[in-house]
Amino acid sequence: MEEVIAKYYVMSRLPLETAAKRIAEEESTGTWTHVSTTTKSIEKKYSARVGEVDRESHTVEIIYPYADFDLKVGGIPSVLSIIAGNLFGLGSLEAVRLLDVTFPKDFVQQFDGPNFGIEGIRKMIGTSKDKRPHVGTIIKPKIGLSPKQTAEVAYEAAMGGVDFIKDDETLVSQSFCAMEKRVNAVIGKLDEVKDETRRNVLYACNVTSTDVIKTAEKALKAGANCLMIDVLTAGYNSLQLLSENFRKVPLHVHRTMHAAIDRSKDFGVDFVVLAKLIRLAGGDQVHIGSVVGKMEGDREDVLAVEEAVEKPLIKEHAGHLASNWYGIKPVFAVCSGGLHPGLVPELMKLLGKDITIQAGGGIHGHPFGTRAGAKAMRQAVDATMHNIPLREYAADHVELAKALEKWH
Ligand code: CAP
Ligand code: MG
Repeated sequence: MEEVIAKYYVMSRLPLETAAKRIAEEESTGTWTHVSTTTKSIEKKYSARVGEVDRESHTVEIIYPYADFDLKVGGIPSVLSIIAGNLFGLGSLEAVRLLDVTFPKDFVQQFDGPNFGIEGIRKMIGTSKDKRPHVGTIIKPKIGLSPKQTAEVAYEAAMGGVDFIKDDETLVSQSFCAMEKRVNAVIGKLDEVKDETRRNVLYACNVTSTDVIKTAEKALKAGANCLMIDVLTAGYNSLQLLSENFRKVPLHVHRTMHAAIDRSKDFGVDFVVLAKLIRLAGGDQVHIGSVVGKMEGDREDVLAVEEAVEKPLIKEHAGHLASNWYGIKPVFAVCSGGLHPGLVPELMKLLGKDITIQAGGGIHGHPFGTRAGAKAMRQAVDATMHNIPLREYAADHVELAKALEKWH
């Protein structure tokens, strides 16, 4: 199958097949009228065609020839210009949403995917054997702390037991917290944690910027052991450039702005599609939602994203297309947004153990402070790993007890 298949939800005053044909034409060889410059041979080679049409679910499949894509020069931006391009503006469509996409072998093999993936990151953290969920934190407040204050918070969180620390998506290198000074200070403190505990803690520095290569070089020179990017505001090309140029550090992918693209049920792109492109472009960790936290996201939708980023093969199911990753590594799924220790058992029941459970407010908001907040999160994970109810475990774990008292 040397074709890219994209599945869309479509509502139109036109018959569904005709509406689908309009999409296929607009995104391949056609336009609103016949043009004399389009030859039969061009049409034969490059025209997208309509595949399965399901009137009940109002979904259509558009089959794009592989030859329509230029992955070497155009890359993922040009893929999006085709499968998620002009079609959203077609006046004849009252609703149109890109639900899923599946790529052929040659297409997938043009990408390297994650450099580390789940196993690579587990190795760095030291959880390859017990395979427990990782506990992460976002330094809070989002903005305003100095490099020294940021490093203090990072130290407390790491001493409390987090595996992973990250900048918030809005922090880059503002005057109050210049990036190189921040990285230097945080890594200095994490080295102290390593000396004291023998534990390796990752710190993802946000390098979302006009020139990600230069910014990442500076961050790495200052000692960064992980990089972070806001993929949708920076662009997929920035993610891929980071992944291909800096193979020795993992890449944490934040998806800020995704809801502007995926939240409406009528227009936009399902996050499954965006997440598949993040896997191709080389993200090692990606936010997938949490179902139980503060951000909107249905159980089925979050599960479909987890499957898309972590599984080697995906069977066709519940409206989703089958996919084969042809050996591209899995991405570590990150659950974030309004999480706290009390939500850990439900989260692990829903999404399993190959997740990073990330909390900002749910750690730094602990009544005894950041270190206790981190301990409480780790205690919640340990209890759940041993099938012990949190209330029972809290009887002799004071940090967890206090967290459960505050957030229930
Ligand atoms: C979480 C977070 C993340 C969101 C993003 C925030 O902080 O840092 O950016 O989780 O959502 O600013 O809200 P809290 P998603 O733990 O304090 O809520 O992971 O769905 O992309
Ligand atoms: Mg955030």
